Amino acid sequence: MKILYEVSRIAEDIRTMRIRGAGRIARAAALGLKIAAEKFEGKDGEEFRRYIKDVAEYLRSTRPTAVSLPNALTFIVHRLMISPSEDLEELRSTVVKSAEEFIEYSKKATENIGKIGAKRIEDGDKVLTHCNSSAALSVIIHAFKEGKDIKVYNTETRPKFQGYITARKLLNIGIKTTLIPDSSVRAFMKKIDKVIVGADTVAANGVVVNKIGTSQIALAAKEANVDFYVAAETYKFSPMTVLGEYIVIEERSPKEIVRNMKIPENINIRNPAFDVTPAEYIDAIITEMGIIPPQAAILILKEHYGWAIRDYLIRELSIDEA
Ligand code: RUB
Repeated sequence: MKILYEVSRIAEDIRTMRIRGAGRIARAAALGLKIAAEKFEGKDGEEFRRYIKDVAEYLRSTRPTAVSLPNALTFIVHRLMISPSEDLEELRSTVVKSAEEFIEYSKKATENIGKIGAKRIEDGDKVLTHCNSSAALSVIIHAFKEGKDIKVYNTETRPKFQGYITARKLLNIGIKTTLIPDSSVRAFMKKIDKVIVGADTVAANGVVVNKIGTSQIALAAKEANVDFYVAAETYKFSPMTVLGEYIVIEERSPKEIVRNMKIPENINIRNPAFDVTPAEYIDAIITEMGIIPPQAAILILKEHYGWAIRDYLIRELSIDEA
């Protein structure tokens, strides 16, 4: 299979985290499929279908944890597979339009999460956030633009320091921000009114996978009786978890941890990029469709990904009554 330079560039940028954050990764992958479709040079509809499926698989393999990536790709590939047409130009247009639709939906969803979530932020609130989540920031920024006087505490987020991206963005908008080390979260929790973080994946049972350290923050919030919110578009919900699949937690290079430090030879270093926060530590998940308790994740999955679950049941288990 020939991978276009532009598509391999997108894949490399996702792998090396030049493009990062679950929403951005999903939109970049959709753009990759769109480019692949536009530039496909074959003549045959069947060959086009195979090619797009292979490119989708190639893009999917870049990072394992954020389900937004396979969800974006499946959304587009599914449309292509169910199209009754054999005409190459029609099929090409199906992929291009589906990719554009996904990208548009994704941007709007992040915006709407902000509008909905801002209602949970009150004037004078001190809000803690972790890593760099566009969905979580959308809530904070909407609340601020509504005129609420808020202060943010944001973690550095070792080892990649995405907290600095968050701090820069908030400061540029004029929101007061205090950057804190990840390990100081419990010490600061008594000052905090609300915690809001993003998500890479929400499982059917309501557990949330997000940047490493999120679950410790949730634990500290629970202990201090501070509300803990997750901001997540519906394409961050994982249909495969309904079917029993585990979420793979990405383990990245130890070099990200030690950087230029002198370290003992043969030292064993682990660098998991994400962790799992149990549903009982989460007060609510803010989606573009409304605020839900984490235990209602299964309803979102049935409503939005019923087709994907049904597809799997028919294809893999020959069951046709989901
Ligand atoms: C980013 C991260 C973010 C979620 C949600 O991890 O964990 O909280 O992806 O982000 P990484 P968004 O930097 O390793 O990709 O709300 O922007 O989709």
